[in-house]
Amino acid sequence: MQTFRYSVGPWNIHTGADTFGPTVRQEVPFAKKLEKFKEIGFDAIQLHDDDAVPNINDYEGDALLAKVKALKGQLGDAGLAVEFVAPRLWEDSRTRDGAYTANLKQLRDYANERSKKAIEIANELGTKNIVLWLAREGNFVPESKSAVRSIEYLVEAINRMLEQDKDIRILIEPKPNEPVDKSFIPTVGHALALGYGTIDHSRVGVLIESAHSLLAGLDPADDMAFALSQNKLWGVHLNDQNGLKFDQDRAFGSVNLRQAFSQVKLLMETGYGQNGEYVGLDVKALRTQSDDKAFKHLSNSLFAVERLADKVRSLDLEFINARQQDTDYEDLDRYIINHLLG
Ligand code: GLO
Ligand code: MG
Repeated sequence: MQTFRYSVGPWNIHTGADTFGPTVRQEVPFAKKLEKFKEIGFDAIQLHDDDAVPNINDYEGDALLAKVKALKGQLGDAGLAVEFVAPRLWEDSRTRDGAYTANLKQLRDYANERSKKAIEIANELGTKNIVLWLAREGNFVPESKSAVRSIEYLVEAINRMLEQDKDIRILIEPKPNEPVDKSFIPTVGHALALGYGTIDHSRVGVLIESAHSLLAGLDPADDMAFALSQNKLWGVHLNDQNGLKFDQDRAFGSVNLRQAFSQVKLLMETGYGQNGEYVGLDVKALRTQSDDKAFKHLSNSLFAVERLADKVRSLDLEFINARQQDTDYEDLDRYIINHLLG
């Protein structure tokens, strides 16, 4: 069984602002984040298009590429590869009604232009992966959009990207709600079906975030297993979540250790990572933490993955196999609990 390579995004170091209150920590400079990531043990970075090029709306063509080249040098010096680029299509005022599914054509055009830039950035940074978290593609008012037409818009947008660049792959990151009330692509099943409807479904897969599966009432490991069965699990965002509420991005394993164990066990047993996939995190420090402690959610998450990986390695597979055969699942359950507690 292999060891994992890890990735993380700069937004995982966060100022602690939430919907009900302002920032509680200083913004950490990008260069400092890179240094910290490397020190904690990450191999690659995940980037939004505007993490790569701040104020991205002000740049295009050669000016955009010059910015990306400078970043490439910085990442090389920091010893971090790039896992993916994701167009951040939920923060611009033009994407308030959704991006690819906005009702106004000029707004959809803006989303498509942004996606084109994300691909240019990815090419320059040497990654083929474009992640689409379809944050605002959904509704609050059912009558506000045609859901059928919206799915067509999404297929058209993905087709445009697949056509623009014959090498890129699209990783859809499904989430059932937040910031929208009801997302058009709430689950992995929806994401994969959307991919199968595009012009080249071999280049459309998924990135699964543990908390997003939980918010959909599903088990993250089972969701990942489904995607793996289709060879479509191209990325993960490991984290944790306490029940059905807002997306908490808690440190991996901090809420439900058994579910975390199931995810690590699955990823190890199926050889996840052998085609270059990273074990990515999407976690936030608790708002109560002071500046100097607001990195520990990252090291804690990696610690949980590694400790659980040890637990997977030391499983008594013969015992498990025998219980599968004699169907004594109570004994199996007790064995796993004892193993995790031991
Ligand atoms: C929010 C998402 C978000 C994405 C990131 C990459 O709920 O999980 O953090 O993972 O923007 O596209
Ligand atoms: Mg995520």
